[in-house]
Amino acid sequence: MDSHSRFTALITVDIQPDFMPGGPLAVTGGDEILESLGKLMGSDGFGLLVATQDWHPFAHISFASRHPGKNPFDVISLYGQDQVLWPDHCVQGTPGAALHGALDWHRVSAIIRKGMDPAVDSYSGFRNNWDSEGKRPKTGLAGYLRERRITDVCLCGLARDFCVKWSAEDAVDEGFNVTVIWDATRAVDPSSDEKVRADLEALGVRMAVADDLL
Ligand code: VGL
Ligand code: ZN
Repeated sequence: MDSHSRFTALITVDIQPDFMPGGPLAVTGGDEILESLGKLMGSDGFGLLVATQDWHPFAHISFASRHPGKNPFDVISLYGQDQVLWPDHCVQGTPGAALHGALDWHRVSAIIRKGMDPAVDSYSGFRNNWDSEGKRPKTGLAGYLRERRITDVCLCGLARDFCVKWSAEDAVDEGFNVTVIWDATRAVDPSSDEKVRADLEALGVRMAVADDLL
């Protein structure tokens, strides 16, 4: 596959115990992708491995526990945008926030931590969600990839309908050729799958399965 080269980065999104079955923000089937992620990360078809890590301070604004009377998965308006309130998850330094122990992270060149601003959520590895000034500050990931001469990115990980989707959209916006390795992702809400796929395809994101790249 032409995009599968030294100019292609594999970005693994939020592979952390808190998103696995049994975790506070369990994504159904999240553990089913680990084997395939291990193969992808071990493949020498990718020129660069990057990981994102959801990494929230204690009492982060996205936690329902911070909003009296609200429950996890309620949606509030925050800085004029919809904000889903989540169970407490991926608190900095806790075991559930670590990069998952079933995978070998040694070959990963950069780990982009996100969601560190106590007052702003961050789904994408490239930019925060909207802040109080209506801005979405960048993480520096796009610049890092460009300095490494990366033109193409392949995304996998969790969750398909949040952090993978937002990362894919921002990657397109940054000018990369973007592929989502669909079977190496899982959704918080699988009923959104069709829309997620259609939204991404409309932006020019390619859909692949892991076997295409191995
Ligand atoms: C995520 C909700 C909250 C994700 C992170 O990784 O998709 N979802 N924080
Ligand atoms: Zn989060």
